[in-house]
Amino acid sequence: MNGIPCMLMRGGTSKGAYFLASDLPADASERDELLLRVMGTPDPRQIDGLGGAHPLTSKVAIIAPSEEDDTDVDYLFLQIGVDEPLVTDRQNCGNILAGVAPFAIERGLVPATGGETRVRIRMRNTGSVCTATVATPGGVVAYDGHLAIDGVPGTSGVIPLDFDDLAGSTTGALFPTGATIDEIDGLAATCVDNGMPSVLMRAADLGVAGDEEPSDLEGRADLVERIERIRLAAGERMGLGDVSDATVPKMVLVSEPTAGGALSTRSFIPHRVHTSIGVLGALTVAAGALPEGSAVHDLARLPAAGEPFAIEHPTGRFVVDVAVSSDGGVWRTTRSAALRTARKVFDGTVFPRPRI
Ligand code: NQM
Repeated sequence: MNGIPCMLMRGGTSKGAYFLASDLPADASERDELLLRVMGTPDPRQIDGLGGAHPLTSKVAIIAPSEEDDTDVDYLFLQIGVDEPLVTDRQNCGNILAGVAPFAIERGLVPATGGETRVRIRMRNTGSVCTATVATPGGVVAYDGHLAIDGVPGTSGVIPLDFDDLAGSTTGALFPTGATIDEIDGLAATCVDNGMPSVLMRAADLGVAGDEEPSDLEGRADLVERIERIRLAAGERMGLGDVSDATVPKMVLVSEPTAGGALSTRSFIPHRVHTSIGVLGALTVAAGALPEGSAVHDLARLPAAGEPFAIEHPTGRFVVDVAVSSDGGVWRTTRSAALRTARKVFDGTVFPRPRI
C-alpha cells in the first residue's frame, strides 16, 4: 500500500489529520473508506490508525486552493467515528479550522507575507468564511508564542479567527425554529446556529448541576437517553431532518457561571461530552444566550457590549467576541471572533491499514 502525505496537527483543543485534497481520491465514498482505514475506525481504541479514541481526536481536514475569488483556500471538515464506521461532513469544526492557515502556508497554497499572513478560508461544510491570521516571521509559520488556551498545556502563537456572517450556517437562520425559546419534550430549549447548530438547555431542568465531569454525565444513562430524545426532535424542528446519524445539533447544558465567566457549559457533541467547548460551539452559545427570552439568558452574567464573553467549560474558560442585533424580530450576528492556537505535531506519510 502506498502512503499518503499527511500532517497531524493540534487545532485549538482538538487534533486531526490534515490533507491536501489532491492527495486523496476525488470520489467521496472512496475517500471516506480510505480515511476510516487511516484513522483506525471502527475500533474504540483506534489502535491501528491515527485516531486518538475520542471524537475530539478523530478528525480530518481536507484543504485545496479556493474555487472562489474572495477566499484563498477551501477547507472541508470530516468527523470520523471512533467505534462506528462513520464519516460525516454534516458539521463544521472551528478548532480544526485553527490549523488550516498554517497548513496552507506550509504546503505552499498561500505565500507567507511579511511578519503576518492573513488567510481567507471558505469552510465547505457550510459555505461560511473565516479570516485567520498567522505569524510568519521570515516567511515561516511560527507555532510558538505566548497565548495559553484552556484545555491545552503551555502556550503557543496566537491565531485570531475572524468570521464573516455565521448566523444560520447550516440551518439558514440564527434561531432556526423562528423563536428564541421552544418547548421540546417538556423542556425549555433555545435552538440556535451561529456556526454550529446547537440546543441550549438549563442543566437544572435536566436534574444536573452543570459542573459535573464529562465522564459523570456520559455515565448517566437516563440523562443521555433524554438528551438524545430532545436532540432528535430538535433536529427536525431546526430543519436538519433525521439527525440520528448526524453529529449535530450539539446539546449544551448551561448553568450559572462559577469562575467569573458569563455562563457555564457542558456540551454533548452529541454523545460524548466535550472536555472544553468547540469554537463555533462557543460562538453559538454566546449568540443564543444574548437575546432576552432565550432559555438560558437569565442564567448568564452578561458582559457589557463590546466586553469579552467568557464561556466556562470543563477545563477552564473560552473567551469569544460575539454581538447580535434584532431587526423587526429577526436576529442576526454582527460579530463573531475568537483566538486559538495550533501546532504541527508531525508531517509525513500515513499508511492506511488494509481492508478487513
Ligand atoms: O464547534 C467538536 C471541537 C468540536 C467542534 C464537536 C468545534 C466547533 O473540535 O467549532 O471545534 O463539537 O464535535 O472542539
